Amino acid sequence: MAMLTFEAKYRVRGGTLFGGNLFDFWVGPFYVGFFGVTTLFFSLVGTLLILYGAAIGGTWNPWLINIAPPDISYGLGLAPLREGGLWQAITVCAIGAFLSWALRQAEIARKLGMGMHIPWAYGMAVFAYITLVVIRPVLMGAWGHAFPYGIFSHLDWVSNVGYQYLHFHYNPAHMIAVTFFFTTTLALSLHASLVLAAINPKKGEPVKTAEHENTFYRDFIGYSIGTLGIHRLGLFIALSAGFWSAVCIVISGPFWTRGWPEWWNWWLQLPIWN
Ligand code: UQ2
Repeated sequence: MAMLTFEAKYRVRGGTLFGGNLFDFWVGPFYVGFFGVTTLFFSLVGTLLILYGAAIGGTWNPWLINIAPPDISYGLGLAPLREGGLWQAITVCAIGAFLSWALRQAEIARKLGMGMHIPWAYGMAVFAYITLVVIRPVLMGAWGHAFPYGIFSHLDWVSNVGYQYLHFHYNPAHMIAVTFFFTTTLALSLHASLVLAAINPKKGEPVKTAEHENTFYRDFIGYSIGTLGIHRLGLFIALSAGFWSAVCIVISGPFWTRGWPEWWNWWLQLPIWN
């Protein structure tokens, strides 16, 4: 079905999660919906607050602009705008925009009768962000434990927090996360190269299909995961990377306060060495 015919067929009312027919329309190619309006609202307010924060921050150097969370002494309370309150308002806008975006994905998927894989995939990234700026700070009792909004400043934060635990690479959940990130790039490079290889034969030869793809991997390693399987595997390892990233930072502080190298003492303390 041609795209124009398809759109005419599927651009129909229904499937909304909230607001009924109220925002159930398109603007050009974009579906609006209730959550399109809330996304736009939160992004706009959040961006303006960031610009305001930059304007009173003393530098327009894009690397150095920094909007920091409140001091630890404010605990989990509200801070004055210039003392981290701006960071708090921006965080509310960011979470509002991210969740609205995920719900808009869900509404569009419902309209088209598709699965919810896209909102869940995007939602994992949102979950990792919320872990950094809400879940961990709340568990530690102060918004000041969240990271600052700025290019260099957030890099400094990552470095400082890492060194607080002496050597963050000894964090077992960090190890798992990193392994999933690298495996994701390996799997995508295997998948993308295999698909491009199959559809780019020598000039004059017919394009190859799934049988050739399967056979390549059966000849090569005795196993092919299949054309559907590679996408299931890809989603699993990519989501796992985000999930274990959230775990590795949320256990640092709330559940383990010493250096991560020391965590491995459980191995040396196993009774079998006695
Ligand atoms: C595959 C297949 C694809 C693929 C790829 C494979 C025809 C087009 C890449 C091969 C993948 C395997 C064997 C899994 C590798 C495991 C990890 C953890 C990287 O069989 O089906 O579809 O793209």
